[in-house]
Amino acid sequence: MASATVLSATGGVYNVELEDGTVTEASLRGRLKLEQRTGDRIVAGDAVRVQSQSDSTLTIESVEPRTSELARRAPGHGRKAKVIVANIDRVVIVFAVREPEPNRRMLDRFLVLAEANRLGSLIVLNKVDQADDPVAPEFLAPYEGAGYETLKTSAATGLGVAELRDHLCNARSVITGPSGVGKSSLLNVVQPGLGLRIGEVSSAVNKGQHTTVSARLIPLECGGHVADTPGLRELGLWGIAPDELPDCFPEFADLIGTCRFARSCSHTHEPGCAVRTAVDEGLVDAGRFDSYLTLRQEAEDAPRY
Ligand SMILES: Nc1nc2c(ncn2[C@@H]2O[C@H](COP(=O)(O)OP(=O)(O)O)[C@@H](O)[C@H]2O)c(=O)[nH]1
Ligand SMILES: [Mg+2]
Ligand SMILES: [Zn+2]
Repeated sequence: MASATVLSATGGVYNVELEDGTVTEASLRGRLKLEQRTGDRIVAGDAVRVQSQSDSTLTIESVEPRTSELARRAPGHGRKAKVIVANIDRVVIVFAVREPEPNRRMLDRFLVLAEANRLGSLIVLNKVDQADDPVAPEFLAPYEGAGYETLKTSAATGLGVAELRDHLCNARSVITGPSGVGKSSLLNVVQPGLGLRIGEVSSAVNKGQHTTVSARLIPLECGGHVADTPGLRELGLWGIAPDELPDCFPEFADLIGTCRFARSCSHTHEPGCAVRTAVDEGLVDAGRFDSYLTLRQEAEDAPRY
């Protein structure tokens, strides 16, 4: 038996990467097929054990426990979280200086999704060659203030690309962000020869009711993987419970305990709320707090199970 990493899982066909870097197809052993039907799916990123059969095909015999999962828990998809990709270290969220205009509220959603899944985030602001002031600090400032790592890049000039490569090598990252911000362009310069199509909306996106969100891991020559997860960008509600939300805003962490009602404070209306005081004093970014209120309202309105 050998160890392998699942790169993609679509329609019962598994692309796996063996330890020597060989990429090949594998199918599922009978018992695993049954589990697949009962919901314990194998997804991109899973670490599996594979066995060569006498007809030289490869079968997946077992799945190792996961160290992390990126899951969406949107209402309407049943009680169970739908795991999109497994065993990832962090989420790289890409926005552009312009075309399309960056949207902080959308960024806050991605960050909350990462936090709810206990994953680190890197915020990338691409197309800085398009900014009047290449330093363009104001979009990133609230996030740096909240303790997030940020990076300014240009796939066109190569600015920040070496740093992005350092972040991606020897790690497993999920890259996400709106269409057109330059994710494929950045990956193509991080790894010349990758040949991802530019200016294309991902083919796996189909806005019908039963969109399959299937991720694909791309092996990097410098070590590590990048996961492209098309469906992430279209998600509205993450299905996060209202009381989980304050913990998804790292800049609230030191304040939460000092609210008059401590952890039972919703930080929306209670007297003696340390979070709201910090917003009034300019210590917590008002836009971030606004996102908190919006997402909190969405979470309150979402159906409960
Ligand atoms: N000026 C400029 N254009 C870029 C940059 N990165 C990507 N683009 C352009 O933005 C468009 C969308 O890029 P693409 O990589 O397909 O974005 P994706 O949808 O996020 O994968 C293409 O026309 C790219 O040539 C950049 O750093 N600077
Ligand atoms: Mg793309
Ligand atoms: Zn409070």
